[in-house]
Amino acid sequence: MAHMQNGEDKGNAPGRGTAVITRTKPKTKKPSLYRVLILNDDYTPMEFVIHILERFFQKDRETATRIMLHVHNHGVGECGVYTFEVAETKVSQVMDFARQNQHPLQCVMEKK
Ligand code: TYC
Repeated sequence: MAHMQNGEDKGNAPGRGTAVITRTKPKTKKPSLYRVLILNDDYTPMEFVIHILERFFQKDRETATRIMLHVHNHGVGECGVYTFEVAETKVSQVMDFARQNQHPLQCVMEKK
């Protein structure tokens, strides 16, 4: 059969002239991963960015400080890597929290 790979063999069960196709290999597709990034700006307080990293990205204080300073010095930095829906939720949570506190902090996601 054309286009068949290992373990994808289909079993055709006979019976009253109707072929039944059963899956023999479990279908496990790896989800695409997305980086969540924060961007530098001139106004958001450093302490607020550290708080964001602790609260929404489960970073300890030292890691949060290191990431914040990386963003401050390089313009952009990675908060974490997640599946699409989790990454989307993190971006929304950060943007909502920044807006509520009237900070211009920007958070985006990009496919890995
Ligand atoms: N540049 C900001 C300041 O000097 C600090 C900052 C760091 C802002 C990281 C945003 O994503 C950011 N207060």
